Amino acid sequence: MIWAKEETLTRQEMSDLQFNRLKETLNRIYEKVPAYREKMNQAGVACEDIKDLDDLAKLPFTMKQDLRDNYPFGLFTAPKKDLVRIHASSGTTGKPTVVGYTKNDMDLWTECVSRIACMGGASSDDVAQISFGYGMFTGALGLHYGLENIGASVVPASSGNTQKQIMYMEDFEATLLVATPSYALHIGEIAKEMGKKLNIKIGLFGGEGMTEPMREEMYKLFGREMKVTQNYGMSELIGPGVSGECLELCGMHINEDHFIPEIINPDTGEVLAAGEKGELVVTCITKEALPLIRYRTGDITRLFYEPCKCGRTTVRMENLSGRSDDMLIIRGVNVFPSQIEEVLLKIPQIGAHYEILVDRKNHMDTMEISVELADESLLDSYAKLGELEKKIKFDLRTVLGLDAMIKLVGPRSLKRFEGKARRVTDLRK
Ligand code: DLL
Repeated sequence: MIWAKEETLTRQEMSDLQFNRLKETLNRIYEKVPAYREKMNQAGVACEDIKDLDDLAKLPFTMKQDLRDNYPFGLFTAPKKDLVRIHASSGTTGKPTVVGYTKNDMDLWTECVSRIACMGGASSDDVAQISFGYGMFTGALGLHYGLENIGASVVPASSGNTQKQIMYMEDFEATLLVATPSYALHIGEIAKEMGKKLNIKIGLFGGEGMTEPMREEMYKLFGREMKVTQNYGMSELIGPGVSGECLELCGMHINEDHFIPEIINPDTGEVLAAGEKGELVVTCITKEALPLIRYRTGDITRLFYEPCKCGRTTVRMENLSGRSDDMLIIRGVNVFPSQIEEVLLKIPQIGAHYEILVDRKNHMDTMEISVELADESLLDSYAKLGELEKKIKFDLRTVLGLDAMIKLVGPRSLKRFEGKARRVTDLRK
């Protein structure tokens, strides 16, 4: 089901709508936020210089640092008394990034997430268990409101206490699971161990990447008939609800009537043509409290404008190749952890969990990858383990052009995550 008519506008109708909304937002920001006004003045660009959507490229970027410099509410265009919700994304260092919503922003967020839930096959018939951590993370409450809005019965289980989660799923006959892909896999594994057959037919996953082999793992754990989609978002932009996969599984449809996407070369800032890969930059054109202009997400993807078989005409973004800041440079070679994951998960003898440890020894970068065996039987045969290690090394070298040390470990011995997985440790930093 397509939730909103805006998902099927012609390109011209969409551009007209976007431009009008952009102008209105820009004027408001210029008037209300001194930090923006200063940035635009410094860049020598005025609101009147923006005469069509291509002129967006004249505007300066907004970076995470701008939010930090104006902590907590300095970039907000609505007064604090108009906020009805505040979230924050936990930075690993220093102060978090703070985001806020007015009543209208909450309605807009709910609308965007409702669309994404429908894209993934959700309906009012579903019992939807939300296994994202409730709290400052936008994932849980974002999906919560969107799913309630389409009439699903929401179970706000939050993350953790996995066996109890499984009991709720079984007793309430949950048909839909919301989680990070890594936590969903963990839930599936524990359910299998407990001998439980769950009735989850729809997986709405997000907050971190899901590669194709990971999707395959979902089918193995939850059943082939499950509809497995992922969706994308970012606290600074709104939270979940920026884009989502439809059941055609050919990229994530961006809610373009609210978010204008661009792809830039992350090194030069130059705008790239449709289909080229680079950093996603997003402009919020309808938000009241925090409408960021040309926000650099750090996420690497490309955009496709051809209409989709599902009937939606909104632009699609490819599954992320990673974030520009999680790219590892190992002995001069650029490596995204997602490339390593693609290689590993295609090998049937190993499971979906791995850890990457990067270090520097005697001035040389080293990469050790711990990989879990899918089942214990291999542990009895040195010869088979040796063969498997060789195969993993060979496949990685073919794809990355790089040698890695491989450490094979027994099933279920690596750390599991209840939220976003952290699989890379870089000791060089
Ligand atoms: O993760 C919002 C969200 C919650 C989206 C739940 C979807 C579902 P943040 O915590 O601010 O917000 O983290 C944003 O997470 O820049 C990406 O690097 C990553 N990310 C989010 N969704 C995906 C995805 C939420 N589908 C950061 N694939 C983003 C890959 C994703 N990475």
